[in-house]
Amino acid sequence: MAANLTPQYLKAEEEYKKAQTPDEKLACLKTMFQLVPKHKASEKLQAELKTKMKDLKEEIEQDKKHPKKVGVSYKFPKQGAGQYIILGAPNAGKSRLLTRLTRAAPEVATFPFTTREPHVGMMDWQDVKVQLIDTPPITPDYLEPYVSSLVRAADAAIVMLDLGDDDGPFAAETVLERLAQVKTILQGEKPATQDDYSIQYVKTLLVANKIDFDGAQDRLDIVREMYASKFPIHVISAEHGAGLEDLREAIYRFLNVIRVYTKQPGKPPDMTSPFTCPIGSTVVELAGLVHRDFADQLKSARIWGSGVHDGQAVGREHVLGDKDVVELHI
Ligand SMILES: Nc1nc2c(ncn2[C@@H]2O[C@H](COP(=O)(O)OP(=O)(O)OP(=O)(O)O)[C@@H](O)[C@H]2O)c(=O)[nH]1
Ligand SMILES: [Mg+2]
Repeated sequence: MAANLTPQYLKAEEEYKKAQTPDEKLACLKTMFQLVPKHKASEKLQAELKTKMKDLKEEIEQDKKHPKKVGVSYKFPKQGAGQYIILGAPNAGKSRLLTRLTRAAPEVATFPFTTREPHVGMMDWQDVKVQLIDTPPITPDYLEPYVSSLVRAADAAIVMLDLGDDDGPFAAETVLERLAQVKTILQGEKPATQDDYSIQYVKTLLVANKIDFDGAQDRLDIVREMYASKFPIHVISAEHGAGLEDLREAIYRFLNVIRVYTKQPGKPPDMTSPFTCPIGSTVVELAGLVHRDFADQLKSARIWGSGVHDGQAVGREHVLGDKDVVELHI
């Protein structure tokens, strides 16, 4: 795009897309407006931001004067290496998957619309945990409003489809379309750049479930034809276990994070609970994760890991590798 948006602006935009209340959205828009480069190429964007801020201010005023009957809403603070939302048509096996990968125990039943509210569980993979949220089903006529907010706030999504039912592949398409209607687009990868700041893209794995059913293989052929160019596809039987361990690893890897262990000078590293940060993170970014003030205070660091000598001194901008051990000096 010609407006040459800065990384700071894009970060604010990302926060905006994840904001869940009018107040949060307005605060993000104000930041975006401050950060948008003020020149000809961004005039349209500046105007859009202004209109949006005006609408939101009005909405907030209206809400104060006439509080709406608030629908249910849910917020799940992120825990672990990342947060996934599990989506799908009724009966696809979403809740069964959550019971298989975590210790959560949502109801699983043969009839559709079993799940009425979200359930959260933590999935273990090696020494990290990933947060998974099971949701009520999505159909052309049924999408709980809070579900799309949760999708927009998540790091990634899993769309489940039912290989035990001829309609399974198509019911999943409905799920994607229904979310696209509320400007939430699920794709195998987020686009590198985008023009419309109101659209949220959420990177998504497609999970084809119930491969144990008669006829599942034929339906899987249809699924591959429909979706292989758009999503990574994982084939499982949530009920009987096929493919589940591969899926567990894929769920972690798809987050594109690395594990980093910290140690204090003169002490062995804490190898029990790594920090996780995006691939490409630097020493100073890790310091900020360990403690808010550490990023400013960091003087130097030593590192043990791949591509460095044991205990090598590195600068603030050194890029970390998976499983590095880092000693931060402040
Ligand atoms: N044969 C077989 N049955 C499965 C599999 N996964 C789930 N089921 C069954 O499918 C039914 C629906 O599973 P749920 O996990 O409740 O489905 P859901 O997607 O959560 O359904 P809603 O909450 O209604 O949206 C249950 O009877 C499960 O036991 C599978 O891999 N194979
Ligand atoms: Mg369910």
